[in-house]
Amino acid sequence: MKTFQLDPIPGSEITPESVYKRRHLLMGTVGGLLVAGCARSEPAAPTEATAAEAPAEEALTTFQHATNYNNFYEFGTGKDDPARYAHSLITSPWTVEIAGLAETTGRFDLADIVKLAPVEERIYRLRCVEGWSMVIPWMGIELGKVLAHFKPLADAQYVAFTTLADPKQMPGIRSRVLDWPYVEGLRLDEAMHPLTILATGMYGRDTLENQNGAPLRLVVPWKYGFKSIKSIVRIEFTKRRPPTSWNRSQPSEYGFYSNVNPGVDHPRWSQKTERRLAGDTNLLFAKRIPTRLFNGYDQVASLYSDMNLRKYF
Ligand SMILES: Nc1nc2c(c(=O)[nH]1)N[C@H]1C(S)=C(S)[C@@H](COP(=O)(O)O)O[C@H]1N2
Ligand SMILES: [Mo]
Repeated sequence: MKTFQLDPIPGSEITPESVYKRRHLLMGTVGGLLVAGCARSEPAAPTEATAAEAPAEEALTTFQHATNYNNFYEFGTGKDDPARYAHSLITSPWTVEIAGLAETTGRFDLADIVKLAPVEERIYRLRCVEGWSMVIPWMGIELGKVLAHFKPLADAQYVAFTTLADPKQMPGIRSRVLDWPYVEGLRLDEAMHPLTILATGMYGRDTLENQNGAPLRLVVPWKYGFKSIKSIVRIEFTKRRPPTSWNRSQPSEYGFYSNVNPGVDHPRWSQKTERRLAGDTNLLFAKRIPTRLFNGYDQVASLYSDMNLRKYF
């Protein structure tokens, strides 16, 4: 398929300087923890946490933990498998196919997509349905602005995402734990919410580690971690609700919405509390803290005001 050139956007809309300055602010110590790989001589400045971010007093997960305790079944089901095996993933060149109900569709270079909507660093809580959570500083682009660029048609109500599935690069897909490729989806209004980003880097670095879903990975902070699909090669606007990998494999355990909700337990794991992997404690000694509705991102509540969250879990 042909690779199209995206319209260039005026330089004034991109502010690399402000992004860089803000990054500097966050580089010193955050919550008393030196951010991995980002030691600077400047004194730590207070970070003005916006509503979009985890409060500054929440200690970051170390880079070490965030890149060595992963779920990425394409590289194996063990938590250390992705760090061990994901080096075989080739992340450049990388194209993303934009398909379905939009005015502009086709295959685009990732580099061109990234220019569309850079965001300042976002520190987000990530809550896995298995009961652990992390606090991770992401670099990336706002999904809603990227999608708007392709002009979704009036019929588009959902967005479907697909991960690469190449057995030559991904040893885990020889196993049938899931149907490959890994697929995920959001309602269009969830996808357009300003909290939703596509991550392209982390911890002040402008690339992701392969085990975290390089080179392009969804981050929806108010939903369980499995909605944050990694290594995306295709984004499609659809009229109907798209299938999602975990829902397809265990529909009674994983719903389409999968909003973090301490009031709705997973049949095998209570969702009332979580073990926070932060600072240098390992999981065994990690503090158990209460899980919050929508992972604490109350600003998304209005997306679900007319829904029974027990039914639409
Ligand atoms: N393609 C793909 N994306 C995926 C997964 C996966 O197995 N394959 N695992 C999900 C799960 S269950 C979680 S908790 C998060 C983990 O992200 P992290 O390893 O960057 O912390 O990735 C999600 N995205
Ligand atoms: Mo997860």
